Amino acid sequence: MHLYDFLPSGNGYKVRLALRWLGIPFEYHEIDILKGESRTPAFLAKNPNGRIPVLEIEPGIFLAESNAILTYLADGTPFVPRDRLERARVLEWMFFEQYSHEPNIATVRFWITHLGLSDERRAQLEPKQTLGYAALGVMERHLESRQFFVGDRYSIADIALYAYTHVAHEGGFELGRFPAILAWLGRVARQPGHIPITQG
Ligand SMILES: N[C@@H](CCC(=O)N[C@@H](CS)C(=O)NCC(=O)O)C(=O)O
Repeated sequence: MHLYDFLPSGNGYKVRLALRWLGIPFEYHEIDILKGESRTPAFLAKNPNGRIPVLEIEPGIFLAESNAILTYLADGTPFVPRDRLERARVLEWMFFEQYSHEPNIATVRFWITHLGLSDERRAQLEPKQTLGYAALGVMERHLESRQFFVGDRYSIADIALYAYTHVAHEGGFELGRFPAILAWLGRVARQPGHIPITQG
């Protein structure tokens, strides 16, 4: 398999983590999104949406959207519950991640670490932080009585939410006020085969 990715990306990291945990060999291809490399005609032929990560499953078969890729890779493994409701709960958290978490927490981190705060972004900072903290609050309350997000077993819902939560401080989010999240981050990082976001 070939993974088209950008190292600082949490969306890409989800896929790298899953590939490592599942022991699936892959070739890593760095796409520098800051230089527009995800918007070239060659890349748009892989993903017309112009975004990494993209997994080339077999020659010419491309799959985009990090959580779709996680679902594909983990299908039939212990990282996806067999129970119908628990499987839907995994999706529930993965949709939450894409709608309520990533657009706030990941976006603010990207502004601060890569793009810088223009006047326009500065004006959007506070609303995004409010929404980001609201998402962290939802996670904190859920984790107060649980080890992992679904079925008290490690699943792709944990991978999806770990990716941008563990680097939320890079976007100025203070995780110190979320002890249940901090304990869960530690549990995820202790899973066998864990790799840091900096590893391709
Ligand atoms: N919903 C998508 C989001 C993908 C996404 O936003 N990728 C960003 C990097 S994290 C990207 O490729 N940006 C480059 C661009 O928009 O040109 C996913 O989960 O994979």
